[in-house]
Amino acid sequence: MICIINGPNLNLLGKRQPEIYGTTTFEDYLSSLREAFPSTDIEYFQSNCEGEIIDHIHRLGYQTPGCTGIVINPGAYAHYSYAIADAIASIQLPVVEVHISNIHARDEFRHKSVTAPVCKAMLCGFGLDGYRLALTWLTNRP
Ligand code: CA2
Repeated sequence: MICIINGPNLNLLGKRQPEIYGTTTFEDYLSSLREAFPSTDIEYFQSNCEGEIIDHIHRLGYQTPGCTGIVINPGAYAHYSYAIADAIASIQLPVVEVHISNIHARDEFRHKSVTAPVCKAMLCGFGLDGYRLALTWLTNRP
């Protein structure tokens, strides 16, 4: 099982700011991902709360033996949540960070991710396709 974690405001995907984030809802995109990875159980968790995201990372890292990796879009928490960074650093699972937009082409405060350094890899600017690319890597590791 691989879990996709989406952070704050990503529940609004496809509903607001389509010029930045597109017109597809994450639920619709998730259906296509599950079709593209039929032999991978893809769990989805979205929260607007930092502590809930941390609790879920702990659950996956310490209490979910079937979990083999995490794809996380921490949303704006990527830019300042040392608590989420500490949670990621505390677990053994491979974690890939994804940002839909190119954070380096946006506001200065979005250029830095404090969570990316504790992840195996970070993808940004590929739109929703970033999640598929991250899953491809996680499901093909030796
Ligand atoms: O590009 C990304 O994936 C971000 O993580 C999205 C975050 C933003 O704060 C990061 O800097 C980059 C914001 C998510 C907001 O998502 C919305 C989606 C639709 C409508 C409004 C917000």
